[in-house]
Amino acid sequence: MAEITLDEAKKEAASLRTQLNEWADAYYSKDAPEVEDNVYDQSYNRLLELEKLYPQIVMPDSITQRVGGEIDSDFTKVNHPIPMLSMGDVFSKDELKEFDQRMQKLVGHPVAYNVELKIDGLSLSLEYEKGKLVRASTRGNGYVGEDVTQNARYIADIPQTLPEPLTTEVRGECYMGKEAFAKLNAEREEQGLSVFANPRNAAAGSLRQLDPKVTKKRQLSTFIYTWVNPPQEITSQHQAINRMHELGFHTNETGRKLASLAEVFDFIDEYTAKRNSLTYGIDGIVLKIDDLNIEQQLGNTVKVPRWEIAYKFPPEEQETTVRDIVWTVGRTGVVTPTAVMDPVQLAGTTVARASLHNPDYLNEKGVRIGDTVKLHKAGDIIPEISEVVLAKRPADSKPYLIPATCPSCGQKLVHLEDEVALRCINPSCPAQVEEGIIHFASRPAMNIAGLGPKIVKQLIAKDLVCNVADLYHLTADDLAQLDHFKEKSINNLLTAIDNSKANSVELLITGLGIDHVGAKAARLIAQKFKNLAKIMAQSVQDIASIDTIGMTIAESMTTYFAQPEAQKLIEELKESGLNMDYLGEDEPEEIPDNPFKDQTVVLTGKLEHYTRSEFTKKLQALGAKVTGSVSHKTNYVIYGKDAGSKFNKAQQLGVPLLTEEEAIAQIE
Ligand code: 3B8
Repeated sequence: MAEITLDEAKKEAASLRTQLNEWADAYYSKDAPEVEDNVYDQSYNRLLELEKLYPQIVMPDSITQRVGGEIDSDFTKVNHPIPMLSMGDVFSKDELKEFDQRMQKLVGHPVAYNVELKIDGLSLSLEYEKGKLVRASTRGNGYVGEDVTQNARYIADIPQTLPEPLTTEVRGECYMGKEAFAKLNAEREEQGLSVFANPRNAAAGSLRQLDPKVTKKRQLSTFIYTWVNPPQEITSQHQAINRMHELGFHTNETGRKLASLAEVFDFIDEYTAKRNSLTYGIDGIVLKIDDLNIEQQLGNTVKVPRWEIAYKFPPEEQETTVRDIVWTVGRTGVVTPTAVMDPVQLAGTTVARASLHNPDYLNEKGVRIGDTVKLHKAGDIIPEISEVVLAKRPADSKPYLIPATCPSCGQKLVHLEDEVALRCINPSCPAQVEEGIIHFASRPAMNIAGLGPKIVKQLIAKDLVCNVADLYHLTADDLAQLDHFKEKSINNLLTAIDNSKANSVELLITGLGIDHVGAKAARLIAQKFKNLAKIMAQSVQDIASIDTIGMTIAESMTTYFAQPEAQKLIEELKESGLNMDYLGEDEPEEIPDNPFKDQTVVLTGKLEHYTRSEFTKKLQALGAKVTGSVSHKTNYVIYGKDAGSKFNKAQQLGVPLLTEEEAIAQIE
């Protein structure tokens, strides 16, 4: 390092900045990173080093002087008067020791830390006024973030109302759990869309949605870790967390107050081992000086708080050899490449396969059969090839060629517009038919016990079925041809198939495997229109009028039912005696969001525009609970002329008061 001249440092720094800016843009603005975090971190730290060595080369617009991330213009901007900073990070216990020594020197004595898991998500600020959530925003560039309030109203663990009428701000991490992450990516792959690289990107991509309905469908969660303006009696970080938990925030319960670095190291070892068994992704641990007074005194540098540091786990990585690249055809015809490798132990499981997602991805990674590759787990869960070790590429290796034809039916594959996936569009492609029937019989769909993948394969191979309607024509003689099928198993399967005829129609709709139409959408649609004939007669707009059903689902439904083959299939199923009606209960129609939804409201005084009972009905229709007496639980008191004791009580308790006119204005 000392060897480098000013000129060389300048040049290298300039090139690092260009590269880092590009990577940061991909990461923060497009939610689609181009490199692994550790590659980014290495370059970033190298730039820091150079800038430290030659401070004269520091540029005010250098990435090292920014908090990270530019902000998307499509969102309303939110100022953060108290900046939302990011954290400094270190990659070894030695560096943590240096941090601790620095803190001890600054403070003048040993300090206790609140040690927390570092959740792999994105920071979120939540602002409350008189106990009501009024605003949620992202970090953005630290000073200006994006308004995501409407989306935050659909995150289940964010309290919309606090038990006390506090006006306050908390901050935390918004994340997507591992299961939701894996499910979302599997769905996206099935639909021919690009997959998210890690839970952080998935969470960011789901939170930063202009259409809150999309956010609602993605399962986001939060861990709240900072109280921006805590009440006086809160003097430490661990107290703040406990109190925020009492107020109904989702806080991470693993945090611990630790007084020595030895204990901190034990904590790190403990969670390095437990990491893979957690239901959410973590990428390190965070040390915060527990005493809020000391925090205040130490303050921040331009970029990061002085009183805390993130220790990042080393990436879990293994090398192995690619033996083959196989292509599988999904139910919707998406053809997906998978690398088959020599099995290796990785983050707690044996891994021998990794999805290569789609041709673009495969080409970008440049994987060839015979290559040595580095393997890691995206979000601690999905095996993924990080890179090819080119130095170990065999001399006789050849570039891998993307197949032009379907591995199942041999028909030419196509690339649809707006999709990264390769698709087989032959509706009678055996692989698709097979996946389609397996899906039809699966538990969330028609739930035909005993009709699993192995049986379906045989039924198709023996030409006993070629679509789902054929299932209902199967005879005992047919089933007798299957391996190990005797009288009892034959009867069981025939009974299960027969019983499925009585299923409520949403299961049939789910079973049809219409693009984008899962069990939940099918149920909502069936609930609204009651039977299949009616559903088939609806327009895109009619279907999209259901809350949480978007245009994608609605268009997919109408396109599907417009096909003559689909109509023929339904006709055949009807003739076989399948039920076509919705048999479930009517769920109360979901009430659209409005200021009175789920709120407890009291009316008092003489109203002028409506009678008391008319107004009560109006509020109830909006989802409000209208009660007779004012308490801490009351959210609003609406008052008319000559209001008396209830009005006074509301004032005493700090319950928001609205005049009749104000309330009407809010309703409208
Ligand atoms: C101050 C405190 C940033 C953070 C913070 O789990 C600040 O505390 C921050 F400027 O980003 N990812 C955590 C996590 C992140 C942060 C934090 N605490 N547990 C996390």
